[in-house]
Amino acid sequence: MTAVALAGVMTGPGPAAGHGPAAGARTEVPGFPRRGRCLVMGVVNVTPDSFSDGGAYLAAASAIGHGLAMARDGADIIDVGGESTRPGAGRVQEAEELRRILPVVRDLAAAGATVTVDTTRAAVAEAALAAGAAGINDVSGGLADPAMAPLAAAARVPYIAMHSRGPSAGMQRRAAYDDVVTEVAAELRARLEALLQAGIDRRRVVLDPGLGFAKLPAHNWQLLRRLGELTALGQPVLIGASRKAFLGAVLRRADETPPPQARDAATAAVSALAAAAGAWCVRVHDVPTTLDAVRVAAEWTAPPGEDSAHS
Ligand code: PMM
Repeated sequence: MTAVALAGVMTGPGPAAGHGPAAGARTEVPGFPRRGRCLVMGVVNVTPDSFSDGGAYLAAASAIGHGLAMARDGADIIDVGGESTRPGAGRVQEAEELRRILPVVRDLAAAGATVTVDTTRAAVAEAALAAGAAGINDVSGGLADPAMAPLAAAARVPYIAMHSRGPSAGMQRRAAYDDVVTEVAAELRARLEALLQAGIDRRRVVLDPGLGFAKLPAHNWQLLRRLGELTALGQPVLIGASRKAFLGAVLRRADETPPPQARDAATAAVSALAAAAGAWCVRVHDVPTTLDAVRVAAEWTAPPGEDSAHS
């Protein structure tokens, strides 16, 4: 597909925003596409060890091919990461992270895709922005690198701040809450305040509860059930449930847990429910199933007597 053709796929005009009772939470983010429905972010992990697709896209050419295929499938944003965040994962060197992601970011952006870089390092984010990335996805919410928030402020790009409680190594030991939803909301609010203090424009901050990051399965389900308490923070909310272990646990039958690649229908169900509850974007490995799901959710939540632009 040519850059122009792909640009049309990625940024063509969507239906008017503002559908449905939950639509107020789905505010627009300057620098990201507008679709009038929950957005779909496709994941490209250029890593040997991510839990779902580790090793599959370690070579730049296969990662680029995968990202382009997701864009053709209708992904609104492509998220490129070079460091696994699976529980217990160690850090990769900055030079290796850059080596993995930069050619992928450069080629996907050149083809017209809206790309985010999934990194906790400001230097990596800065290089990715220079290579054409449109935004930053930081699973530490700015806590890992003090230079990250000032960079996002100066670059005037969208910044996704995910909730976690420290590095992946050992994070599940910090999964202790009296009321996970109240505590995650309070910790995200504190992050938001710090990011605004650093000069990031409020319209560009996306919040994410960080499912599976210092959270047990029961914590993830409570955060999803009470998503309204997170959208009530007034920022767009991103949900990353795709293929995660808490979905595998629900699907477990006769002592057999389906592997991550067999959890896409369950992921699509979460995507539909999250979209209907006001999520701004869902981050997934399989784009077509979730795109169908968020389109259904957009129809379901269209205001009474008003058909969506797709009907
Ligand atoms: N999950 C993973 C990685 N990055 N970023 C955000 N914003 N939210 C998430 O839930 C999230 C993330 C881990 O999943 P992966 O290894 O399949 O990418």
